[in-house]
Amino acid sequence: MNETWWKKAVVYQIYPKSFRDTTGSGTGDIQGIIEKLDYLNHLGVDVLWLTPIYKSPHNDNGYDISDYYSIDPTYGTMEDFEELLTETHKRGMKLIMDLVINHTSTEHEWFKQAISSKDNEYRDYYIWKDPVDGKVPNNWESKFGGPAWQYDEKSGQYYLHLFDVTQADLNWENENVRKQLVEMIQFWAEKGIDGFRLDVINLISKDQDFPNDYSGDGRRFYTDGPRVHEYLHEVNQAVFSPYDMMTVGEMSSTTLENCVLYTNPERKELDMTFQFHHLKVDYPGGDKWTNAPFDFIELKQILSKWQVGMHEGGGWNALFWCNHDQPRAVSRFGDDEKYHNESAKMLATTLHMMQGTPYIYQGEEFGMTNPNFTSIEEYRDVESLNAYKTLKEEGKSEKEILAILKQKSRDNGRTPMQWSDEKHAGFSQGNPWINVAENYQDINADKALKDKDSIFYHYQKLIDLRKKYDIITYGDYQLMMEDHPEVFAYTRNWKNEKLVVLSNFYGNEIEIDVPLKDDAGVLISNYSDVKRNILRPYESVVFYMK
Ligand code: TEU
Repeated sequence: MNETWWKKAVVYQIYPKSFRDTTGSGTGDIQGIIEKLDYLNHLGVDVLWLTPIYKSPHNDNGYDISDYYSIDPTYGTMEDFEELLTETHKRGMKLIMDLVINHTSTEHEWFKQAISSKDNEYRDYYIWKDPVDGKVPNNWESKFGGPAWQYDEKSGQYYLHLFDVTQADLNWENENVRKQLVEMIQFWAEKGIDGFRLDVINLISKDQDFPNDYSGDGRRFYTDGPRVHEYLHEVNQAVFSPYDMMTVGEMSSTTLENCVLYTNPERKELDMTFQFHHLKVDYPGGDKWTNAPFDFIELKQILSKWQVGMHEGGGWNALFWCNHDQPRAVSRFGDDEKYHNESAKMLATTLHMMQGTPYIYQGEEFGMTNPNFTSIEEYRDVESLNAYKTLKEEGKSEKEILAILKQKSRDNGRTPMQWSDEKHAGFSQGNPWINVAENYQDINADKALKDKDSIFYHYQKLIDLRKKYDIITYGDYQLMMEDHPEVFAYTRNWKNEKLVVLSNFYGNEIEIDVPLKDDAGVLISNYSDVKRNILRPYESVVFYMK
């Protein structure tokens, strides 16, 4: 097999909880994924990524794993999983799983042992510290709000949790931890899966001095930490390389320099990385919990910096607008009303013509939007519920807080898949675990499949173009019109070929002056005709020339 097949692949992310429920429980399941495999195959994606389906108390929707070796009963059984794998492979697609190995649930057997006594053999699987001056060991903060340390009365020590208090960080310094994790990864590799998405994998190595952070929340002491490259190389050599797995690392607050190191093939760490800098352009001053428009110039600068930097450093980008932690792109960077169709296609084209491996998040392929929840009762996400409390304590009004959550909550991306205009959007016969967005009668997969001009077929075409034009995979990238406040324009060059990608991110008509050869052909566009010197609202067009 060509070891870099994933460079020409498109990945589809499935959030099983909200994908398709076949039992009426209100929660999606593995049989529901199997039922929809033909739909995914029709879209043309090459790889399916499943967010965690392992046994879990679901305080963080499965990112709190209590048993790495079993399937959570709400999703089905190991037999269901094996059937899914076989059926996926039968259709020529691959399957990758989520690997959450920065932390485990506090209900994991290792943690239960560890907390049972200070001299238990599993104690050192986690990170325990004595109090300092009767208080927390340092001032590091949890990503979900509040201190990153939880006190254990019984032993008089604190344990570290960079996320929820029920997600205890594993101690990677302990060789036995690494050995056990490698064994577990081998178990799944032996089952025949094709790779992994590695959750917050750049946080696994902490500065062993655990210093106070006088200018921040502590992240600089564990982000891309001292031994992270060594650890990843170790796991790569033990499992990823021998089993020829595709790997994508989720990198929290990382740097370009580190991502080049993670993904340059010579180093044998990972294949590609997700980074989030381009999704913080609506966090003014770094603060997520605000209502703010996005900074368009910054968006262009960040994406371009990563395009050029990863290309020059021999690394590889994972490209994405959406995932289960992010609001819906069409609501965030497009127009989810008047120009819904045009802007969803424009965003897709802008991203899919870049260098890297594109990821489509369930529902994105027909333009699912934020649900516009109007009451706190509708939210489920632990991070959103914590933020609600904190913002209340800070004195914000209910109205202001709900407006912020409506824009920023992770639940915006977690509402049930809108399959049809039937009850509960055809997601479930029962009551969904989280409300369906009200616009499901208008925006759903059934409707998209019946309309040749739909967003779905635009994605299908983008996937197809990637297969046909090598320049999309290998060409270099140059930003044009850097300071233009409304147009995102870039070129790709490879051998004697050239692509010019032009996207209008706003609702005005814009005159442009881009040098194009007379015989430049249109590869894809979101309007029925193309005018060479004008971009209409949210228009996006790709020219190809030799
Ligand atoms: O997310 C890691 C992460 O840092 C974020 O994207 C996070 O949601 C954001 O910082 C909150 O503002 C991963 C998973 O994708 C997420 O669902 C989990 O909650 C998290 O790790 C912990 O496992």
